[in-house]
Amino acid sequence: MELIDGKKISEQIKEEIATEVNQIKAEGGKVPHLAAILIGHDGGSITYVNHKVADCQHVGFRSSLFHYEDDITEEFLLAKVEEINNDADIDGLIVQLPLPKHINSQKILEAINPQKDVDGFHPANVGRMAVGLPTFLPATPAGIIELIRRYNIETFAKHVVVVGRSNIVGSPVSILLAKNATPGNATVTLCHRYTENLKQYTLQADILIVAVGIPGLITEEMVKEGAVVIDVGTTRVKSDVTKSGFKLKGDVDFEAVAPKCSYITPVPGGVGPLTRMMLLKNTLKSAKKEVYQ
Ligand code: L34
Repeated sequence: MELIDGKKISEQIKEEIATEVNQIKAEGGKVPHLAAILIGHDGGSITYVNHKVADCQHVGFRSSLFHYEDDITEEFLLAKVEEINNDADIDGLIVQLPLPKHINSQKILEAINPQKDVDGFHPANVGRMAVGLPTFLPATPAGIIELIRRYNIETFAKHVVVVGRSNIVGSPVSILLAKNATPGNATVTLCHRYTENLKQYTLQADILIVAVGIPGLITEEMVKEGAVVIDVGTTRVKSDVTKSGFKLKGDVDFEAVAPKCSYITPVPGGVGPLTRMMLLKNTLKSAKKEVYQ
């Protein structure tokens, strides 16, 4: 069993990006600038966005954080998105999800200029991904693929089973790994809450990707000997052993499943750090006008 070290890979990528930014600065090019909108006080969202801003600082990007209370109106948020769309210095904009219930998330995502949509959530960019056009790939699926690539894990003609069909992870990763690409060319099965007898599918997986947010959903008897297991779950559960008072739990029962695997991602330190690096990569691509001219 080999642990997939997302933390280590993300540090490597961070240094690669920092080197490139130094070069851009030396040549007098456009310094990448990421804007993030954060609403409310969800502990997870605050942590992730703070990490994203710190990552920007580390690699030499500019960043702008707009933090609002959760009683702001949809109109206010739409106006802010529009203002950022029109700010020529800003290359990328993310609106951290989830949003408060009184705000229509889809409407906000569609208000973001696709050319600045470094989350890749705008329907125009989702469509471009689906047909294989240059686009901003959503960060978590791109991170999963980057881990597969850097660990030389074979996907060609393998059976990938994805559990969870969300717009942010399950759906896009299933599309990407079925494509005629490397990594890719897998046979993909997409399971979700209405899948009957989940185990009969997960047991067939050469590569099992789980993104549902149910701690411990995947148990030992659901995984084939020698499988690659990628755990995207990051549920915050209370803990009295950590000083923050909580800890992150994946969707996989790590202790029991790990001994059966050829490779497995830990939580934390697996996919999460890669998600942040892929956001930086998209912002860099935007500043360099590599997706849209
Ligand atoms: N708009 N909303 C938008 N874009 C995104 O790409 C996200 N996502 C998901 C939630 N909402 C979003 C994230 O950023 C999940 N997510 C995310 C980002 C980073 C990490 C986890 C989830 C992460 O860094 N995880 C670390 C531990 C962080 C900690 O200390 O709590 C890990 O090692 O898993």
